[in-house]
Order: sequence, then structure tokens, then C-alpha cells
Amino acid sequence: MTIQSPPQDWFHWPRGHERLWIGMALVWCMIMFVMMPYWHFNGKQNSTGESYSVEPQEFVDRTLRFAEDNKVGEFKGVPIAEPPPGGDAYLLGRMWNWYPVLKLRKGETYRLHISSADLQHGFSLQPMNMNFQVMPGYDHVLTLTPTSTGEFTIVCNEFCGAGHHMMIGKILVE
Ligand SMILES: [Cu+2]
Repeated sequence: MTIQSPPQDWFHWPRGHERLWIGMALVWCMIMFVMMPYWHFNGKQNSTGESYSVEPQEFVDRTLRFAEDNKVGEFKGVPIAEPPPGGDAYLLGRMWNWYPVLKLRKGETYRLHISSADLQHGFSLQPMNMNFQVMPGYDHVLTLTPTSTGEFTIVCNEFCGAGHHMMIGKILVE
């Protein structure tokens, strides 16, 4: 039960400043609406959308094999793996590290498979500000072409427990 019933004919079409504000909000909504598909096709940081389902343990095995077959060194106890140019690279996120360290060549294109062994992690490549979800059971393939050399850091941007803040990985580009 309402305290008072609304007055008759309460509705009036927006006018004056109200009309202006609604108009501005609507235009901005339309810009963002168009921006999403536009950026999907023209943004240079987007995923190809290619992904496969995989058993987490199978992905772990594949990554261990990849790291062993392509090992070129070691960084703080973690193997450095250099995939063949144009080839497949594997990166595993797990509590609480990224495995292995990847060594890539500038200008070459790689198929980077990313997945998780346990729970959801976030792949965030710094300082490029590229962000992707890393989910157990999904082999997410990113087509990646490094455009500059140097040492890039992978941080986890999805809270994943006590060691989350220490979950740091590396990609070296030569
Ligand atoms: Cu994490």
C-alpha cells in the first residue's frame, strides 16, 4: 500500500537539460556498443578466440614435455624453453607460479597455449597490459608476435590464494 497515490498524468516527456543528459548518455552507450565489435576485429591485443578443452593433467604433461624438449637454460630453478619459430609454445599457470620461462624471437609468430593446472588464474603481461583468463580444462591459444625485445613479466591478476602475489613468470624476447 502506498502512502499517497501518484498524481494523475505524472509522466512528461524529458525536456531542457533532462533531455540533453539522456541524449548524451544514449550517444555514449551507442559509441561503446559499436566499440566492442570494432575493437574485437581491429584491436591488436585480442585473443584469436581459439581454445580447446583439455584435461588439466594432460596439459601439465604436455607443458613438461615441451619444457624438456626445448630447454635452453634455467632461470632461478625454472627451465627456459625456446620454442621453434612459428611453432607452439606452452605456458602453465598453477599455484603459485608460471611454467616454464619462455624465450621468443622478435618478429616470429608463435601459438601460445595457456592453461591452468588447478584453478582460475589471470595472465597479465607487463608492461604490455595484455590480460587473459587462464582456466583449468581450457587450452587457450594466443597467436603472439613479439614486436620488441626485452624481458617481460607475467603476473597473475586473478586472486588464487596465499601465494598469489608471488606468482610471477617471465617471457624473454631476443
Ligand atoms: Cu594466480
